[in-house]
Amino acid sequence: MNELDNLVEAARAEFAQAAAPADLENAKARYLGKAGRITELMKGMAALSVDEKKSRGAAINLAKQAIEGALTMRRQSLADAELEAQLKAEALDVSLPGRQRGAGGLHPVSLTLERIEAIFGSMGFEVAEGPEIESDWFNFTALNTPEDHPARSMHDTFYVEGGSAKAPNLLRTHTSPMQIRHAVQHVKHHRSALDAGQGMPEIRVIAPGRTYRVDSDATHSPMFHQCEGLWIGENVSFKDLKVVFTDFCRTFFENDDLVLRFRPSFFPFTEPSAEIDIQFPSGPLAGRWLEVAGSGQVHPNVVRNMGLDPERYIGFAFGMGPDRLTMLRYGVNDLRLFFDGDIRFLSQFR
Ligand code: 2NL
Repeated sequence: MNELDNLVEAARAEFAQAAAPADLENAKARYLGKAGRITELMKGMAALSVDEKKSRGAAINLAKQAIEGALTMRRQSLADAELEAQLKAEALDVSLPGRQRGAGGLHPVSLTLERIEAIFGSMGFEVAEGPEIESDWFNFTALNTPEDHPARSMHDTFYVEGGSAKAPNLLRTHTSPMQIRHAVQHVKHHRSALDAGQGMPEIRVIAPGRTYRVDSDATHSPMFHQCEGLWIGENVSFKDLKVVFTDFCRTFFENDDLVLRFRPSFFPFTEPSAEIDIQFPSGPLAGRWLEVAGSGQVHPNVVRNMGLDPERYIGFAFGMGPDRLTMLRYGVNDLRLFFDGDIRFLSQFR
């Protein structure tokens, strides 16, 4: 092998060794650059004769072309490799399953509140919602609660800033204050007709929402839900309460054979008052009496506090616990599960 063949071989080897385009260009400079081996060989021809120049020049040119050819090939294969690596790095596996977005869902107690609203809505009840921070008047006094009633103590009720020193504001202990607010608005709206002796449309309303009491164990949470109902008119009786509440329970629990029991009780805001129990004729809860609501005929003092004449207007009210209704409907045994925010529990109600 002659000197030029060796040079071409050396260039090929160096080009093959170049792992990156920059290395390759450096190697190129050593052969084809201004001070490269080929250029030096060209310069070395100056002293030769014309004939010698012809054959030597042709031989050097062949070597130069061979080196240029090798360079082009190596450039191409480096570029190919680079593209290959890039495609590999950016590859999308279109057969992979997509990233799932878990479908959200309503909280089980919200589902219950929606059911309650839909059922009473179908019976002509409006839904009244309002403040969770209440005045002493709307939460207690307007509801005929005596000054010395235990529910007014610091042990039972969360008091907050605002209101007067004697009657500070509080976190509502039931949603009845919202019904008083609703009734007062209703009466105000029909004041002139009432004063003219023409009467007013009946008040038919439910008040669902959050309520607060100082209490915490497996069956009591300091924040819990309540839904109260109120129906006031000129001829609304306990019979109507029994019909409405029986219909509600049978629809809510999807069981037309459900039995109800009205048991005498006492509340400051109703007289007479009754506790409402239900009994399932079959299923896991069969035979047991389960307390689901308190109720009664609205006390005349409360009717008066709504701005109505208790000699003319009469009606009933009830209060129930949507948390407990949710536990009964789904067979949940610990109230705290509703408020822990554990997605493994909550996702079972989607
Ligand atoms: C219970 C007891 C009850 C009421 C709530 C009420 C509301 C107005 C007037 C009169 Cl505006 N009464 N609400 C009446 C009787 C019972 O709830 O044990 N709730 C879970």
